[in-house]
Parts: sequence; structure tokens; C-alpha cells
Amino acid sequence: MIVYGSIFSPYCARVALAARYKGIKHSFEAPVGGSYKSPAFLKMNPLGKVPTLVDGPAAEGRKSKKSRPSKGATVVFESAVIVEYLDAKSKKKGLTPKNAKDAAKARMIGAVVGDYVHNAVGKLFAHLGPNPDRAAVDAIFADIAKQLDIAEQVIVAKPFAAGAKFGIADVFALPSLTFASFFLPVFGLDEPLKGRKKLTAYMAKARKHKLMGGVIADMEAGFKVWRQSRGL
Ligand SMILES: N[C@@H](CCC(=O)N[C@@H](CS)C(=O)NCC(=O)O)C(=O)O
Repeated sequence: MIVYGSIFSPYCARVALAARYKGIKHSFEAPVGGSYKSPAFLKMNPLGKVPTLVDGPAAEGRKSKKSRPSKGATVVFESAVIVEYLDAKSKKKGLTPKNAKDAAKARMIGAVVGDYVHNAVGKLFAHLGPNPDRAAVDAIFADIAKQLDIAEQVIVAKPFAAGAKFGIADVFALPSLTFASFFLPVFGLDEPLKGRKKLTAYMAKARKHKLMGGVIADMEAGFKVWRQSRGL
């Protein structure tokens, strides 16, 4: 399988976590046509976003990384949909608990972090640059703190996001918490999780976990390149 995008994107990191956990062979690649908005890429994903997954023999057998995968391949976009596709495609090591209540609990943790914390952090992108509007940044910090407090309430962190087993909650929570821990220091908030016991313990354990620590390290490497490229 080909995943267009870079693991430094938390959305792409969701896919990496799911695919690596399930042992699904994949490679991350730069978008065909050189950008997310190239005609070749937009033909696959009209939203022009990554991650975009291409699955099938046609994808594996391409002659060149620049050429578009042929029509026989399955194209899936939107990170949550890709994760579901991977989980449905390979039944072994399911990501979502079978019991409805546990499944809902895990998805709620994923939603709080992957949507609410994530979206609050994302608002900072508008303030990158030499003279950020400090009042606006502080208002975003307040919102991030509020969402992190909610995440602290819902996460289980024993040691995984929803309890004793790695799963869908981690797929959504880990990339967004990791990204927050790299991105907020750019705006002067060095330890965004500080004072939140469960979130701090979760990240500390995740760094030592083979799969999660590997994804954190890959995200960090990508983030460093991005930060340098932006002169931040
Ligand atoms: N809802 C999408 C969001 C994906 C997304 O926004 N990806 C960013 C990279 S982090 C992107 O492709 N941005 C390019 C753009 O929006 O033009 C998902 O979950 O996959």
C-alpha cells in the first residue's frame, strides 16, 4: 500500500500507527504530481489532502513513483476512514473493542484528543511568523488548556489511552498529543501537558513503547525538518 503524505502530519501518523500495529506493509510517499493540489493528485483525492491511501496490485506495480497508480487500485482518503479500512481489511489485531460500551469509550477518548485538542492546537498555524498576535495566541492557549483538561478527564492511560490494550483511542490520541508537544514550544509553551498526571504518564510510557515510541520519533524527525525549513 502507498500512503501519500508525511508521518510528521498527525493525520498521517494515525495511519502509520494503525498499519504498523496490524503489520500491514505500506510506504509513505510524496504526493504524485509534486503537490496535494496537482491535477494527478486531485484525481485521486479531490479534497487535495493527505493522508491518501492507494491499495492494490496496481499501486505496488507502478513503474515510477511519479506516475499515478492505475485504475485498478483502491483509493481511500480521510484518516479516520483509512484507519477503518485498514482495520476491516486485515481482521487480525483489531483496533476497536468488540464490546459496544468499550468501543464507544475508546472512540470518545480518540475524539476528545484527535478532534478537540487537535483543532485547538491547529488554530496556532494562523499565527506562525515573526510577530504573532500575542493576545490571540493566549486565547488559543486557554482553549488548548481547556481541551487538555477534558482529555485528562477521559484518558485512562493504564498504560494505553483506553486501558490495558493498544487500540483506536491511541491511534487518534497519540499523534495529536505528540504534535502538541512539539508545536506548542514554537509559541513558548514548553511543557503543554504539565500538571496533567494521566496525559504526562501516557506520553512517558508511549515514548518507551516500541510501536508508539517509533511513531513519536518519526514525527519528531519530520517536525525538526519542517521547523528548520520555516526558520522557527
Ligand atoms: N480530515 C482530514 C484532514 C487531513 C489534512 O488536513 N491534512 C493536511 C496535512 S496535515 C493537508 O493535507 N493539508 C493540505 C491542505 O489542506 O491543503 C483527515 O483526517 O485526513
